[in-house]
Amino acid sequence: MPPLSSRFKRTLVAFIALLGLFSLYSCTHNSKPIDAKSRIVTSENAHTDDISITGQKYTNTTLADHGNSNLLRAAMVALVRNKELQGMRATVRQLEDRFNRNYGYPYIFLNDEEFTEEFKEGIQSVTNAPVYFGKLPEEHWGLSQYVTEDKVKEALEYNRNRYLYGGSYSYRLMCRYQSGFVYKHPLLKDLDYYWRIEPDVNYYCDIPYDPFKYMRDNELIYGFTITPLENGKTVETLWEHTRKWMIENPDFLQEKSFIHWVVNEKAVYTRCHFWSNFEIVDLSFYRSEAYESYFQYLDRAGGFFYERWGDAPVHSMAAAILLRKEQIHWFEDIGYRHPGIGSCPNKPDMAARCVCPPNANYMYRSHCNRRYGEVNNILKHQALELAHMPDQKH
Ligand SMILES: Nc1nc2c(ncn2[C@@H]2O[C@H](COP(=O)(O)OP(=O)(O)O)[C@@H](O)[C@H]2O)c(=O)[nH]1
Ligand SMILES: [Mg+2]
Repeated sequence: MPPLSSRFKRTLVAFIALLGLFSLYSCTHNSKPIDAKSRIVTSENAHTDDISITGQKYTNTTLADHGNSNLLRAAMVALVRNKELQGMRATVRQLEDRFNRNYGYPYIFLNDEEFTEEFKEGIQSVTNAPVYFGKLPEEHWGLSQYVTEDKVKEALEYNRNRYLYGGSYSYRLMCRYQSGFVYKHPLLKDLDYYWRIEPDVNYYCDIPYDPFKYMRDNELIYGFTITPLENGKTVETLWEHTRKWMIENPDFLQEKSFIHWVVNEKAVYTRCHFWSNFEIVDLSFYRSEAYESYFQYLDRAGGFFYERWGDAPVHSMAAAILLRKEQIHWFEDIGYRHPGIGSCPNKPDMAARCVCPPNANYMYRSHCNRRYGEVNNILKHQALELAHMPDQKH
């Protein structure tokens, strides 16, 4: 048996070695437990730049500061109303359970009114991820300068019973906002990608990887889950204005594009679109000169108000005319439902991670999804030939 003093020395050495190992682990793993409250980003605890827009204060938090260097500069983003709190909580909770609890990507909630304390607390209680709340700059939410109030009133009256939201002014503000402004909100300024989310949707499948990184690693620009057919009455002249923009701005077109998905060989608008209540997008696309020029052209044409152009057909038209098929991705494995339509993977390897109701398999019968599979890129001169063909009824 060794003498006591040398046993003591050996124990001391072992203890010091253990201590060293432990501190090394702490440094590399940042093992500090996350306290939900400490991750709530408010104007008090955030790194802030106060941005003053039309006299109002906006808290611009540095997203890069959310603490996990493994994450991309990306966030889940929702435009939402206070009254939709429970639906929004349900969406966030599912996203947390299915995906984000393993990552901690931040959420950004935007509203044309101030969020209530009840809304903020209600959201914060279902996630440990950083949460940001922002009000819209006033100039991003309102009547476009290119339309007149009287004509808009007339259009709302005329369309009231023609289609869903036909008589709704606020729905039109929302669609115009999501088409041309959301990615300009100060809270999104540090983001490279956004994942748009909505209240009352379902995420049915475990997502055992990071879709943002998947986008980056595969050089993808636009990701979707569902491709419905738009009601033609809401977009009567969308293609007409799009083709005019193409003719006036050919330099913005790539050498190849996926335009055939949205117009057929006779230049008839197919009305196929990506349902934008889910979309994961490389924001450099929306921030590009080409997209901005296209949005401005559409805004001038007045169709967000005189018709009821949705942000889904607008985003989709832009993606099809400005991107190549390889830059667009169907997240088939993300089982998803928005009230009305759902998509549930039927391939055994994907389905095993999902719990979907049987009526959620819209995508396997969708005409636009079939077309998405069948259609290929065409060359720029062919796209311009389509743009020059006369308007036809769709
Ligand atoms: N803050 C705010 N959000 C809105 C307004 N209208 C719609 N939204 C949000 O915009 C998104 C789309 O609206 P929604 O009513 O779901 O339209 P639908 O999906 O086309 O039926 C949802 O996230 C709504 O919460 C509004 O007037 N104000
Ligand atoms: Mg919705």
